[in-house]
Amino acid sequence: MTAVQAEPYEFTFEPATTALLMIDFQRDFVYPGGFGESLGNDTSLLLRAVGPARRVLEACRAAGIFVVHTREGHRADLSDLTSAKFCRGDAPLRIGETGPMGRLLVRGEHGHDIVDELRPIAGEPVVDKPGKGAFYATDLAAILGVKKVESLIVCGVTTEVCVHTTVREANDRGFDALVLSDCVGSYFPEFQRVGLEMIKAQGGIFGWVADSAALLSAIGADAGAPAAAKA
Ligand code: C5J
Repeated sequence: MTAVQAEPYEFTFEPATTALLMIDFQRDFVYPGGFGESLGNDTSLLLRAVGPARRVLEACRAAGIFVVHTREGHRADLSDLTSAKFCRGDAPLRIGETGPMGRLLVRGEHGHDIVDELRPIAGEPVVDKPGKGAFYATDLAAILGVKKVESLIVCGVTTEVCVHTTVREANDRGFDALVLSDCVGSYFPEFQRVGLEMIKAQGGIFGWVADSAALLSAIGADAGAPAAAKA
């Protein structure tokens, strides 16, 4: 068992039955010109999570921990986009419309893909999801089941939306989830703070929270290794 100093108490996991879940590190959220910015957000707040998440990704790969990536987005014909989701927000560009990185949140477009720094490698499934939660309308549960995964280490964006929804769903499905505070990001500093508080409140109501240094130390990785994000 590997033990991580976490809140509200130590998080223990068996690397062989653990997956690193990298949620929606897509250009559309992290870089200017995508879906996130079209909603009026400052994407630099999300970019901050990329460097720490890259160190964790590399360390988990080196430790033999299974890695799964997710991407939020829709079919090119938008047949899986509900009108409820399409109509949300007061954006100049909506999902499916064309911006500087292609059609927003549409599969196959440049903006929809994962940032270069965190690009998946062979053996790391990429789960395309039309919703906020990574279990909804995807084969994530089947993938984790085949690998006999019991614990999740979670990085991704955004903290209070897709990370929260996924971790809540994971908790209901019986997974123990550790969220890495500096490897998740929100466009709203207050939501970042409160979102993390909510996970670990009430004795860890649906998960644990630690920073990446705690995880890296637990798996014997060097927290100081360079892993800069693009400015
Ligand atoms: C949002 C996400 N915020 N990945 N998506 O719309 O959190």
